[in-house]
Amino acid sequence: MVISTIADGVVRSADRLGDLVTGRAFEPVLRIGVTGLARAGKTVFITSLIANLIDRGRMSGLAAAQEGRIVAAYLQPQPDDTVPRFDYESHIAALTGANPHWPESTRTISELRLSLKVRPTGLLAGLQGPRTLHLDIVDYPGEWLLDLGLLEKSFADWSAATLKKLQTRPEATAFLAQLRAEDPDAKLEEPRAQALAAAFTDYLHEARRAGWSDLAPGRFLLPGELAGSPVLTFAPLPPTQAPRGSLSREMERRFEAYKAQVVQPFFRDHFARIDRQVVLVDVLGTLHRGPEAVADMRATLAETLSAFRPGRTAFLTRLLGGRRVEKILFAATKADHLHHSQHARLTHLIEALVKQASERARFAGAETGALAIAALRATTEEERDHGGEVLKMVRGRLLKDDKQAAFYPGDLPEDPSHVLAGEGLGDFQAMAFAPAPMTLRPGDGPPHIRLDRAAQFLIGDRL
Ligand SMILES: Nc1nc2c(ncn2[C@@H]2O[C@H](COP(=O)(O)OP(=O)(O)O)[C@@H](O)[C@H]2O)c(=O)[nH]1
Ligand SMILES: [Mg+2]
Repeated sequence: MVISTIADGVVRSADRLGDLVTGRAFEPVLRIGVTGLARAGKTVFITSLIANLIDRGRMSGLAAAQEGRIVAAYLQPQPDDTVPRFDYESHIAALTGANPHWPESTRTISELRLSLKVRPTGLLAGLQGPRTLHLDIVDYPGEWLLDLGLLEKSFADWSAATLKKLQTRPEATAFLAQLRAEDPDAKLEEPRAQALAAAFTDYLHEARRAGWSDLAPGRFLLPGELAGSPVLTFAPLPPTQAPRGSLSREMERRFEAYKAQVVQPFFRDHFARIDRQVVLVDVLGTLHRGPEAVADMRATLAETLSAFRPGRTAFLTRLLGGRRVEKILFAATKADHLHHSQHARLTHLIEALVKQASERARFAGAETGALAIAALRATTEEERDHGGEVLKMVRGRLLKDDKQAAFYPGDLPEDPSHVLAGEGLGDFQAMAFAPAPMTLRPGDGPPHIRLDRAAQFLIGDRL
């Protein structure tokens, strides 16, 4: 532990030295983290944000763009040589090409630098030329953030809490049956350990499909290059006083290795350096899955917020020193699934969720904001007379069969507390649309809903 802290200090000061030598120290860098569970909309959000910062015709809600003070926006090589580059060019080509489709889902961290040349405002405006602000945008899975909770838990604690939860979940039946057939005290046999870990991983995948959000350890779902390695070959086990070399002792050791070699480095190398954070939430998709999924999403949001609470854990306090995330934006994505007459309700819902999560997580620190957005608008609106009642619908190309269809997903409740209290939403429907073919005027980015407001919240004060 001590060693990793010292090593971290060394890396950071070397970083600074590099900056000084290249003169970059004088050009401010804002590091923006974008996270959310799988399919929340991170890739689409980052792609559309970059496209709309490069072509700012639809960014009137971003004051500096509206005032014409952004002189240029351009992509640059990112400063972190070991982090995969966010594949902006492929993603934007997928979204805006002749046959538009959603980008491939990504399963790991990636990063991109967008630099903005901005004319200053106020007193300095006449005295200074444009200055440069670098935005380092980092995309990382929300599942990884939830692993923070593991750092505080021993293998026994984690196992007990997890097994308790699994008793109530139908998705865990097969894993629990397999677990009963194991003797944690028996000598470790690697194939059996692998099979048990695989069954636990299957459970996590099932749980995600069923809409649960509490899916730690996060790398089991998104293993990347760690797939098949011992740090991912463990599972929760009932308590024992097992001897050395037993299944139980070895899994405990691997659990500790996961914390030390997977979770801690992520927080040290990435999380600790973030200045501003976007948390994307597929609120509409979760509503569709029902009250239990909503309750689980509330808990997950609180867990996410607590990761940003100064002093949440001794580990983070030591890591961050006095540093902290300055702003956190929670955005309900895919708002284009609703007619705009319902957007205010979606906004109230995400606001209420964040407020409640702040209270639960006893969060104080960063400025938080909540918005309902669509990073890429895939629908148009349509009003239809339905037996004397006007139905406010959205129309788009369906993902499943490529046909055009108009949809009325149901009404969101006026009072978000009903949803938060776990009342069902009746027949609220989820939809999946394909991105619509678009012809963009020169200077316009892809169509979106309130992406400009999101950008204003995140970076407006620094432009
Ligand atoms: N209609 C609509 N669908 C979206 C939007 N953003 C994301 N999606 C859908 O959500 C899926 C997952 O988005 P993606 O950005 O890949 O999520 P990630 O896993 O968080 O990176 C996409 O394939 C789309 O089907 C949006 O702005 N509008
Ligand atoms: Mg992605």
